[in-house]
Amino acid sequence: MHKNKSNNELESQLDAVSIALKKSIKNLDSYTHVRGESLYVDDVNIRQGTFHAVVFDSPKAHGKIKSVDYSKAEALEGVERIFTYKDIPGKNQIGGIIPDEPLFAEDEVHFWGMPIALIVAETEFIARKARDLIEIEIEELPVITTGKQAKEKGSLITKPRSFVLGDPEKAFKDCEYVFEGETFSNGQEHLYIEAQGAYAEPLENGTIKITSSTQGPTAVQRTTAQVLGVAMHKIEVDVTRLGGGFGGKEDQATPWAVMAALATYHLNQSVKLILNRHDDLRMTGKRHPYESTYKIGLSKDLKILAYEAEFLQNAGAAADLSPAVAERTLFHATNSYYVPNVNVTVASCKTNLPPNTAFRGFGGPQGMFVIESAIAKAAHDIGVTPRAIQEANLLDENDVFSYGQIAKKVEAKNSWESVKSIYNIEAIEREVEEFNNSNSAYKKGMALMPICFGISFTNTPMNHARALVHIYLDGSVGISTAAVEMGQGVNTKMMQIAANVFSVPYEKIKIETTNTTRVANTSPSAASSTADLNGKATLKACNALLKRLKTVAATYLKVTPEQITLKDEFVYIKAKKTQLEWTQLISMAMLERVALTENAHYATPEIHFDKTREKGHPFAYHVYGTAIITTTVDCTRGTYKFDSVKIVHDYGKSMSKGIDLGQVEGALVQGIGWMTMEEIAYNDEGKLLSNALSTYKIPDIFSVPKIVETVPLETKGHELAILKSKAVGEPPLMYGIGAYFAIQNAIKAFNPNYDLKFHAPITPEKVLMGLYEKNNI
Ligand code: LUZ
Ligand code: MOS
Repeated sequence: MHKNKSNNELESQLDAVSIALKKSIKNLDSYTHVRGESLYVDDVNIRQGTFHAVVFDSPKAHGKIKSVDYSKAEALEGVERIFTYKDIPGKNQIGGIIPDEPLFAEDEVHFWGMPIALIVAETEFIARKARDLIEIEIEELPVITTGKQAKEKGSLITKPRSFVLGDPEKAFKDCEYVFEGETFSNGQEHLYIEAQGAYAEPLENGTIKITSSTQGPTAVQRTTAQVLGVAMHKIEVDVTRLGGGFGGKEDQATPWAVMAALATYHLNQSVKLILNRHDDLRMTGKRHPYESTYKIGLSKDLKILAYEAEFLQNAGAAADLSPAVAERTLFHATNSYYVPNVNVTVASCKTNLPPNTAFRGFGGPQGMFVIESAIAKAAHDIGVTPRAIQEANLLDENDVFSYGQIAKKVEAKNSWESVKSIYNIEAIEREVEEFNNSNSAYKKGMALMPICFGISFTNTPMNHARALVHIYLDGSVGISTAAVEMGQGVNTKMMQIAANVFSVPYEKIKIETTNTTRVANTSPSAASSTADLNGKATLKACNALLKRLKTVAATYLKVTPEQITLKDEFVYIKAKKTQLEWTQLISMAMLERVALTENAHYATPEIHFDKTREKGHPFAYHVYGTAIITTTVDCTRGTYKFDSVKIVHDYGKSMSKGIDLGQVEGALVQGIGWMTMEEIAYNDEGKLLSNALSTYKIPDIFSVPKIVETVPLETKGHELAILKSKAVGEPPLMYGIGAYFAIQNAIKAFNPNYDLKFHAPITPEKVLMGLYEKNNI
């Protein structure tokens, strides 16, 4: 089990180095961002003669292609060529988990926005004009837009999966209370600021270099090689940074890169393909909508004895990452609660929406929303506060999750009790009550939201990374890893690690682009694990270099390597500073012919999962926290504002406090948006109606809670977290789920006849209807 024992050894060595990571650090990209100097795909200097491409996509959600007439488009001045599936030299296949997704439609279309052809022209403007001239005839077939419809028709991506613990059927019989219900949570548009795009250029001997806005450079490389029918070494993928990913570029950055490369392959010329916002919204998948049912059973003292749920995941027209997302729904179905008897099932339903995909939380939030709904329903019907039920069921040390992992270093109660005492929960509850007693036009609502999120790719083989570290002759350092910088600050963390191991200033460290020729066969930057995996690899590489350098110094100074330390660019013998400087040491190492480059590989130890039994230990560790959300609802208009969100969050020992806080705040607001205002709408024909920012409302500065306070929970962190600084990307999104219940509680305060509903997002329209349902005026 302990394959990577050496990692842990290095880790403890590092503890001895004892580094000054305590102070807050700025994202190193902040300087170039504010000056507009950061480079994205669209900023890459393009070669003379570069062509520009636009995708021609299906104007129907399901049907047989009877004919496509490209003749007028091809005749347009400036159009170079139009590529279809017929031009694919390798396989017309881009499916990652299941090979069920063509790059270009052949005889049938399966979603509105499905790529059919690529128009390549001298300018993007010409390509767009040409697109309007294409005539297509489609014989329409029945369209499925919901999970329920798909299930009825037996349209599934894979066999449903279930996690079972204990004996729920028997346990329900012993319950004092049993409640059943239905929930819905809608999809969510990623709305990365930088839309999908890629730039492909021909190098020598059939090599193609792709600059891609992807979280997964290896996926782009591998899929391009497969579609072009060439070896992977012919495809080089380079990523400078992304203007946001949020999961939307884990899998779905790939097709655009492949298309650009396909055109380059044929034309032997550079090709740039960047989706505009409309095309991006229409053609790409989103967070999965879920239709779910639950059954919850409680004892007299509010212990959840049994929980069942069925999740219908709206996967869209192809698998994409849906089976993996579905799996994570099961992993997080009981959130941060211990439930001894569980039976949860998920079905990935094949519909005629664009293939839905990874989105921050990756199915976890959808699962958590259901159990929080079940708790809210139970509390309402029993006549207690949801808090009473939540509190009675928080995970404890050594409790077992439904998937067999034993909970260790559990911070569920710690974060819960901390937030309650730091922010005086009774006082908040009293304030809400007093406000509601003395106001009729406005009502306040409050909710607590605990989170528990498993860290690791649930697919165990994906949990590894590599780092390539060069120390240059002048003592400056260059680092390449598989980590993709997408605004989350991972480059800053990599820089901190190296700077601290070598004890040199940050300016001496450069984080290189993410490139498949320098670091190959990598997992995507995803699952909140990028800093852990790539950071551990970087740490390993830097420590190996440090060890060599210490030997060089020790030989020169005639002491043992164990007596040597490096501090602030000087060599120390024990606590005594010598005259030997970092740069001199590097020159010395070079003269001694010591390698100043190291390539390290890290694979998370201890994790495993057996899919045949649905049991194992899939997560390196869990991240915990609790938020208190209060809202004020305008009972005339149905609008709402969030008064405050107060969070106690388990950072472990944060290595980059400013960056981690940014992740918590950003995730929180994204979660609130998903739960309260972001409303994706497709019509029955499968056409996206919320296809612009005028019809799709995301949180803006006015909808951000007036007060967001985050207190770091002082925990020991975890050995498998980078420098015990826990993963932070996704977990805090789920605090946003509390916003739904806070609003619903405010509606209840205004309208005692209101029936609880679990249909997210709870938009102002729904709030208004709820305030006045059953004629409460
Ligand atoms: N991506 C993935 C993820 O491929 N596997 C995961 O488990 C995961 N979890 C969260 C976000 N992205
Ligand atoms: Mo992901 S949802 O790309 O971590």
